[in-house]
Amino acid sequence: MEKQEFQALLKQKVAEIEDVLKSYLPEETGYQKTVLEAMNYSLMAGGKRLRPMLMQETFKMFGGRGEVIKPFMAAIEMIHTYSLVHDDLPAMDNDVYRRGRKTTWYVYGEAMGVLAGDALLNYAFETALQAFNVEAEEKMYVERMSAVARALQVLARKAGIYGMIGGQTFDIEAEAKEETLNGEQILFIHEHKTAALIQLSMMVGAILAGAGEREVEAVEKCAYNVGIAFQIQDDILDVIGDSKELGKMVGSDAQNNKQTYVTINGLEKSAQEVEKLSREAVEILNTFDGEHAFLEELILQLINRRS
Ligand code: GRG
Repeated sequence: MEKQEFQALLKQKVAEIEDVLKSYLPEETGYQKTVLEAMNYSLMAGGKRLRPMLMQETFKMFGGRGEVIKPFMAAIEMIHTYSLVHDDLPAMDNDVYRRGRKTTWYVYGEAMGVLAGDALLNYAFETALQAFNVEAEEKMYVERMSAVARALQVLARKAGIYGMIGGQTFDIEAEAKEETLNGEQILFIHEHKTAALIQLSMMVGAILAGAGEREVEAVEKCAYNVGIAFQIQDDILDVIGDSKELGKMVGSDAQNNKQTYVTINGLEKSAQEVEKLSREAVEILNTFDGEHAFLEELILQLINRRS
């Protein structure tokens, strides 16, 4: 796919995702208005919208049709955003900038930062559950209902203690102990903290489109590679990136003595690993019959991104 064509499509797709997201935002009214404002502030702060895009593209690749994907697209962005809101808190990374603007806790105060994250996580499930209503409206069959239930299982598991929360826990503890991590431990953190939500996104897309168990497993492996490569690239950018382009501070890993794939293996080996993982991800993608030119280019661009 030509670079220009890809960029134009990307812009259009991000705008479509933002429209979907807007349609699920809570209305900022009532005595709890402040937390609703804080939720919407963090959700609409920009960002690449990568996870809903991966979800929608995977859904399309497996021939998915209808609106059932939309509540899940909004839900994954809410879960991802909650994780960023909490990660920025003083008790965690104590960050002041994110997505090119002040972090949620910095604007609304620490207590509201905690609540906004909690609220986004809970509201993500309320939103995803709306897929059952969509199904009823679209008069789909019982098997589609079970696909929604299966997608909810994946959503809950990959975001939870056996997914992102598990990865974040081990990461925080490892940082506090200042012990040298081995390759297996670094991979545990990357797989759970970062790859889990990428896996969730692509697996939910496949499941809702009616993909079989074998295909969903292959998608999980493909997304694992994408997630690990994405994280290594994130660590590379923390060393060589530009803070203006990234919309956040760079050099924070070194400053916090944080061990990453890059601090352990060096820039050159890390870049080679990104290359190898992305090649394997594309190989898996090419085993699927469905049209996936945009998805393939998206994965390659993400992995080789500068911001
Ligand atoms: C608080 C449970 C909990 C988890 C926090 C998300 C996270 C886990 C930590 C943030 C720091 C980090 C390096 C996470 C790895 C995943 C990652 C690179 C997130 C940033 O995702 P992008 O680049 O962000 O897609 P945008 O802003 O574009 O959506």
